[in-house]
Amino acid sequence: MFVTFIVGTAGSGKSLLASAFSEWLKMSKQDVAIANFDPGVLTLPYAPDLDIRDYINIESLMKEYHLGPNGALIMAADLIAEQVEALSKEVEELNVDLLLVDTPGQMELFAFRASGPYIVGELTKEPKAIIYLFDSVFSLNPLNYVSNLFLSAAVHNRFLIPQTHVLSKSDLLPPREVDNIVDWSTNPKALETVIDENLRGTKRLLSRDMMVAIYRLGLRFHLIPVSAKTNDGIIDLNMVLERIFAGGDKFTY
Ligand SMILES: Nc1nc2c(ncn2[C@@H]2O[C@H](COP(=O)(O)OP(=O)(O)O)[C@@H](O)[C@H]2O)c(=O)[nH]1
Ligand SMILES: [Mg+2]
Repeated sequence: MFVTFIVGTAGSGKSLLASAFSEWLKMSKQDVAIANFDPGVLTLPYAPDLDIRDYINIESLMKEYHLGPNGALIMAADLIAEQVEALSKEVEELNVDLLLVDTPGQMELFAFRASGPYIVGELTKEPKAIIYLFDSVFSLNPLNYVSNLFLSAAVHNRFLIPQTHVLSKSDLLPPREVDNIVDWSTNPKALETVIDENLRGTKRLLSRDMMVAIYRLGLRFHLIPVSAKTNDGIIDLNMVLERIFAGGDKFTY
């Protein structure tokens, strides 16, 4: 089994990508399941094979501990860790070739609390990877793009497992804009140019320094444009994951 965690800022398209990718894999006869790890979600675009809401109920946490929704979500993030043994057993019983894990809407609940890396470490000993989403519309602005680079570097730093980077909702931008952002992700000079042309003063200096710091760390964030609405780019994402996990073989063999 291979396990892929889908991570990204709130609304970046994690849940819809989990849905579209799993449907796509099923069409090519791959053995795939989805785990919902977002305790606060009300509706999902897929029927989860494993659902954290069977273990943790946000409304009862709010009532029992007199918490608001944010407090309850933070508490829930930590409570997931206590359930890791049961979750791990469920994952094993799913017995699929690929498990997609849809993580909490608010990324920091998963990535920046102690429970996240603990869960990733303990959930399974099978090979794992992360798909990190850059929201297309948000990434259009070079300052936002560089901030997101930093977030993805921080996520990589927390989990230290193979990480691949997706430019999500690519259907929302004209192809030319998508190409530009992909160019920033593969070509440091292109990013430098757009920062110089579009940002002034402190924003320019900070963005440049942040960019240089990322490159100095040796981190690369080649973006794969993907649309969960049109399925554009899903084949490329699949290829990268197959390369990470199986040296190019199908997940099912
Ligand atoms: N046009 C378009 N909208 C998308 C795409 N992916 C997600 N969305 C929309 O963006 C919003 C947030 O998506 P969701 O998957 O719930 O984000 P999450 O919070 O990261 O799980 C929803 O309204 C989705 O319908 C996409 O590829 N294209
Ligand atoms: Mg979601």
